[in-house]
Amino acid sequence: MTPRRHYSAWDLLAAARRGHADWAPAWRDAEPKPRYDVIVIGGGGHGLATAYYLAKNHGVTNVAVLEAGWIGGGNTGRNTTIVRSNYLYPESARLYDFSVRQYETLARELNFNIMFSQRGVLTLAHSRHDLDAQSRWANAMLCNGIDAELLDAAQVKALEPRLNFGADARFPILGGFVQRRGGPVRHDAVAWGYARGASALGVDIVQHCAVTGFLKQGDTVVGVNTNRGEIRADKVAMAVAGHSSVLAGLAGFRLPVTSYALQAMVSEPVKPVLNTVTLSPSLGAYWSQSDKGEVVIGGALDHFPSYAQRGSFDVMQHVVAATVEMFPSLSRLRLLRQWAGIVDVVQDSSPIIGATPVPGLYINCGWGTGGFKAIPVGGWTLAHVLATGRNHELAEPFQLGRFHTGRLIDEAAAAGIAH
Ligand code: FAD
Ligand code: PYC
Repeated sequence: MTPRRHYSAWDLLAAARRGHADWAPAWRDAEPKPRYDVIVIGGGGHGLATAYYLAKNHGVTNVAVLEAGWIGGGNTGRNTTIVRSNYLYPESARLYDFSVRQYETLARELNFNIMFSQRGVLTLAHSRHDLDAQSRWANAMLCNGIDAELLDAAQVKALEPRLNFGADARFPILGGFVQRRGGPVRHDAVAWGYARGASALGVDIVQHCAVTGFLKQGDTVVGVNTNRGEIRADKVAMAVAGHSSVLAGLAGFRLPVTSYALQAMVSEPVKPVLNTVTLSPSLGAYWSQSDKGEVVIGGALDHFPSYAQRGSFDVMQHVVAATVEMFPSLSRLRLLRQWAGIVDVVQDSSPIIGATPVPGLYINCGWGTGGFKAIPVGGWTLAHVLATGRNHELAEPFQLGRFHTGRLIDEAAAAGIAH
């Protein structure tokens, strides 16, 4: 057995002085080449996962991910990390549960600790209407083979005792339902894990490389213009979340997408006080506790379309009022930070994954407020269509063409708190 190494105080002091100097970079920060087989625009979770699965599942490694800022600096690093598959329709259940199952093994797959904590996602019912709607929702999940448990008030109290069960509660808790396999995942780790995995398989990750236009031969996209010059490719894919309609506009087509800010905030870190991820759709707020101890609090979409990626006082006021109402014992917590991300909302609250009307250009967008949980499946299915030319069966119902045929998959009710 290798003897355990003991570090002296001097060793630790020397390490602290060195800072990160001896750390090997997790991925290569590549210079762009003039040509690739596939360019993926957007170094968020979906873009990085697409590149990883192109290389891993299909052996396509001459791939670049072009990111305008730094990887994971978009919504992937700004979300509240909830992973769940409690959707309503069979198409969505299949899609999101595939993703949850990938998350269950992703730490091993990427050899990167993504800290998936399956502590349960609890949805609260405050009225008879909520109870009826949730019993239909939970039953639909069970029919789709997804775990769901309806709870009465006493069971909710046993699960999350700090909730307000007082006789004078403004929003009484009548019950709820829980998906126990749901829970938070460390969001940065997902971006970094996929980036490291993709880079190790030969993918070029190019940061600070903004796509400013598309190169075309006839109608077909054959590359991109960037702030670092022209880059050619056989196929181009975009996974740029809140900026999807901007890029679609540059490519010459329109998307049924509206961009909004979605805000969240965290408190100072405290000892463990919350057991689950708790959502109150009626109040438009939700809560969990990070492994660092911060209480993570989120609200609904801003009411107006915008690309302004920042928090606002009115949303903070609303969300804090809801927090104090639902968890009175948190009333003296101090907020540390508030932020926003720009999300791409589609009329039926379901994603778009596949070909665009422009030959050579593919898209992954429309996840709105709920695409973090879908990063593995978004990447897996986009890589499949890029590599094979055929839609993955999970992505077949989520084509752009559904806005012509009318076969919408309206997940607004199950899309979480936010839209
Ligand atoms: P992003 O991570 O936004 O990546 C897109 C990247 O594209 C960005 O890095 C951007 O810089 C880059 N880009 C844009 N334009 C260009 C260009 N022209 N050239 C090059 N690069 C470009 N989802 C959940 O499932 N659970 C949650 O709990 C949850 N909570 C959320 C809370 C908040 C506050 C927010 C904002 C979102 C939340 N979401 C949640 C939604 C989720 O974060 C997103 O759906 C998901 O991260 C989208 O991933 P992405 O890779 O498509 O986009
Ligand atoms: O997708 O679960 C979710 C979610 C909750 C709040 C924002 N997104």
